[in-house]
Amino acid sequence: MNLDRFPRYPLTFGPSPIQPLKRLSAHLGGKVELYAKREDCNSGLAFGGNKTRKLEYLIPQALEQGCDTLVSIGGIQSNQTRQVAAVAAHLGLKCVLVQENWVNYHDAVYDRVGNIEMSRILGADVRLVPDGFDIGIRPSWEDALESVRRAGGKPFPIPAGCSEHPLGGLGFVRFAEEVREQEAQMGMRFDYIVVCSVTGSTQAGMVVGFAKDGRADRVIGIDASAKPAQTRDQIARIARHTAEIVELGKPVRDHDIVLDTRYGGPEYGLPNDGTLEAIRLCARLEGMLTDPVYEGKSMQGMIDKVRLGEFPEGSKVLYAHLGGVPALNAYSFLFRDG
Ligand code: 1AC
Repeated sequence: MNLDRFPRYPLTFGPSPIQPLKRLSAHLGGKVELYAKREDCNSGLAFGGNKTRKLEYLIPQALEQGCDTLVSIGGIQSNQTRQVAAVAAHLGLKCVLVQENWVNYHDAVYDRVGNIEMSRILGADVRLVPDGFDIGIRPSWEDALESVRRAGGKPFPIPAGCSEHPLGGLGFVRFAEEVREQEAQMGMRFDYIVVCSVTGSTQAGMVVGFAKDGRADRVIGIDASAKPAQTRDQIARIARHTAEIVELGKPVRDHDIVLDTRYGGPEYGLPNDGTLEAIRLCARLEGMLTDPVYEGKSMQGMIDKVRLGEFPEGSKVLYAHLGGVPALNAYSFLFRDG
């Protein structure tokens, strides 16, 4: 595998920490050891997160091409767009963000607090559009790119979740390399890695990275799109493309893409009762916050799989916390009583 041939612009602090979730593990019976890798504190740029790690491989291209404006897209409470806004500010670039109406959640301040508030403070040109949820390439984003060109600027296109960008999978190939180094220091090896999936490149990168040591199918994606067929196709496509460009030297097989579809409902962006229970349980046992859109659903999935005995006794499970917590404020009504 050859990741080093791709230039990387450092935006993270270095390896993100891995912490044991001892009280949660004990609460769930103590037969499985749970750990979290904290991508939610991987950077000082507006709280960082998984997209900041991916952007490390996209930004060299933007700089090399002399682009002056990063243009990205997501839902109103997109973490992707907040991270792009922070990186643009850090690099002295302009930023245009298309925020689509991806979530059927109605709260008076949904489009004013959390991620979108931060993006505005970071100086991004935030454009609200009414289109609904879709993880593919969007006309609203293409219009935004064209508007930058018309104004004489040079846009750098960053699709939703960085996922459809040809280099979008590389950040999480590197995540697997980082985990291997941390495993060597800790004198242990994780049996499973649990990760939330929507636009696909986080899981796709992990599948390729962990394929190197035979753990591709130990990456357990928890679907939070509630449109799992599209998410699965996108993971598979991005994983195969990423495997090719990093010269993995082995095929990504269909069964390497593991996507658990039981926890994504009722819709993208809306929690179910189990999501809210998982958010509270993890917060109260570990002091670790998760959110109703992404991390609460993957936490719910991991907890449920432990309860159902789906991880063999003695397994060491690494939960990838991708950093969706800034959206919590937008859901304050759900937690008005704690
Ligand atoms: C959907 C890409 C996504 C975000 O935060 O905008 N995770």
